Amino acid sequence: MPISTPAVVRYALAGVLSAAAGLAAAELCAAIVRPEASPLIGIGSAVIDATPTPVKEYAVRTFGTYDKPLLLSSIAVIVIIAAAAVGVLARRRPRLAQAAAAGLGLLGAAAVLTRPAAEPSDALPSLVAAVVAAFALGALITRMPASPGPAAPVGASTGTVEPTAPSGRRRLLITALAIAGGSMATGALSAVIRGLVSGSSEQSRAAINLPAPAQPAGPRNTSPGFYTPVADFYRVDTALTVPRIDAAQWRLRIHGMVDRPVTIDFDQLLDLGLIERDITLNCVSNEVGGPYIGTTRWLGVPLAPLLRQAGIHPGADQLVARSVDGMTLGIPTQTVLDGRDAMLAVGMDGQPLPPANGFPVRMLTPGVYGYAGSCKWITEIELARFADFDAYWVRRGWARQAPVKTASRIDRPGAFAKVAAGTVTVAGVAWAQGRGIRTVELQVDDGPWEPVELLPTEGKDTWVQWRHPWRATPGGHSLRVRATDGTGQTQPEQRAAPFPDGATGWHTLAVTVA
Ligand SMILES: Nc1nc2c(c(=O)[nH]1)N[C@H]1C(S)=C(S)[C@@H](COP(=O)(O)O)O[C@H]1N2
Ligand SMILES: [Mo]
Repeated sequence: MPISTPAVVRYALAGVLSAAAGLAAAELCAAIVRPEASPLIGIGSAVIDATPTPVKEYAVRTFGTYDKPLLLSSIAVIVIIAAAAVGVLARRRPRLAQAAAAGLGLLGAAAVLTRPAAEPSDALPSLVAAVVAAFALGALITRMPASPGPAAPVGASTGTVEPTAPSGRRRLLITALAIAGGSMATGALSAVIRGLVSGSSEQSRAAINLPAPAQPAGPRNTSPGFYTPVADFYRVDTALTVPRIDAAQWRLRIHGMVDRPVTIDFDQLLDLGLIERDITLNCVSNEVGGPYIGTTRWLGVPLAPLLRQAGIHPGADQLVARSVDGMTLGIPTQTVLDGRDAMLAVGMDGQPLPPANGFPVRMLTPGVYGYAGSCKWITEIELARFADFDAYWVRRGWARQAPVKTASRIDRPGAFAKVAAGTVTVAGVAWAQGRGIRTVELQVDDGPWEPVELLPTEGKDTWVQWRHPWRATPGGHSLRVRATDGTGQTQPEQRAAPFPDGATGWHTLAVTVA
């Protein structure tokens, strides 16, 4: 902090530095308590929950999976601005500014404590931040050189260079450097601790030996592109930090409107016998032609027998799944019991679930959009009534019933692709989990709808790959696709946005043939 800088800038920097010290201390504390207790994460999560659905939709559509880093950086920018303002305030009202710095910390505590899965100890990092920030600010402002005061002549107040004794300057500089260095060391230490924590959960994951399925799936589909590589599987959730769970600590409690509440741990779950199934999972937020869909070979425990064992009360028409971070998903009880392969999934493609996809256990309900049937990091299943409880997305206007709509997509050639004249393979996927795909048709420009070739698949719960040799003539063309499901229903042409129960419309794209 060179002493030649104007006083306003010096005070603003003091504010920012104090906030950085507070936040660094909070991150260290959160790394020890738990990641969700970080005030930045708490404020970010509160912002996500409070964001109106259309804005959320827009963010997901525009920024895709960058929406979360973007949100966190925006919050960091706002905190920096607020901290600078507090610093400037300290020039005239030091006590008030210290109180404001502490107040920002308390705001973090409030955000963290109102999280659905909050524990009282989660407030600790924010409280530490409040104390450290207020203390650092106090230390910096008492070392500031004397200010010219409000009586400074008009016109000379900006850019004034204030005279000060060299020893005073040095004291301020040393304090500022000590705070900056301390913050950086603290930040680095918290990163190390976080690494150790996620390393131990990663170790617990690596140590898991999933038993062979009691009911294996048939031979693997050999068509390239049928399975989505697990590392490329889409991710959609509200979790700003991926929950890190040690499988040995994991428990699932089945309770609510049941005769015999059940609690089981991971080993007991695996002992119930695994099924293996190829299932396509997709997100209700997927736009026509969008990427939030994937297919993999899932390994899991059938859910229906476990529920029946608990004894479901008549009238318990809703199954509410809760995750470790307090997320709630609701699905009709009947849907889970109707004979489909609803499961508590533990594996994807022969491996334990990746942390981002719900490790150690997630629910998976074929034929239902992810927000209703596929709770990740699941810890609780409560049998309830729709009349008594609305799950997270239902409270935000999304549909209570979330059957997957029949849909199709053109993957090749890509939108606005340039291809050579001659025979061009047009290819893509179509899906109607639970009903299966009967036909897929392609239309070029205003030509007739032509049925395309469907590649073989087992069962009705996965997408179907399709392809068509198109005799492409030079010029611009539009390609459109539509599917008809196993019940004979053809996708409607009418475009509908994902909200509130899934997009409709025919995927259409333009290509240029040279
Ligand atoms: N705990 C939890 N589970 C969740 C969600 C979430 O935000 N939190 N999102 C749901 C949504 S909207 C979808 S589409 C699927 C996505 O699963 P994936 O990220 O493994 O693809 O998870 C579902 N399960
Ligand atoms: Mo979703």
